[in-house]
Amino acid sequence: MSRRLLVPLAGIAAALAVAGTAFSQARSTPKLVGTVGPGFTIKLMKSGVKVRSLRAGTYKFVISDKSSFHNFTLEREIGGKIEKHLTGTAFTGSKTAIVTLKRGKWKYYCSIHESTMFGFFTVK
Ligand SMILES: [Cu+2]
Repeated sequence: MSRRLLVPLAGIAAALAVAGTAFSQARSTPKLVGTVGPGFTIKLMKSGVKVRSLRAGTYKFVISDKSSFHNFTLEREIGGKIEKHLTGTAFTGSKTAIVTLKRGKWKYYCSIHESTMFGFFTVK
């Protein structure tokens, strides 16, 4: 192998190493913290800030359900319907769910008290 070939190959190897690092960072799943109850409240936070906009991708939802008469439900309203009950109504305690969020307008709510307990965020 001539020296002319060796140099470009080393460059490709370096580029692949950088791509590998970016890939492993993207794989650390961002955490979203949802809370429902004990009163008539529901919220979804990321790093202590209310979630309003997210990039499409996979998220770890950690739901703290503090009431036996509320639930935490996640739904995509625009862009094809997806509905997931992350906690059931009778359930209290903590639950973790890995959810892939596709682009669209999403709503989180308690399905028993949907008219008053809800929030929205956009996935871009
Ligand atoms: Cu409720």
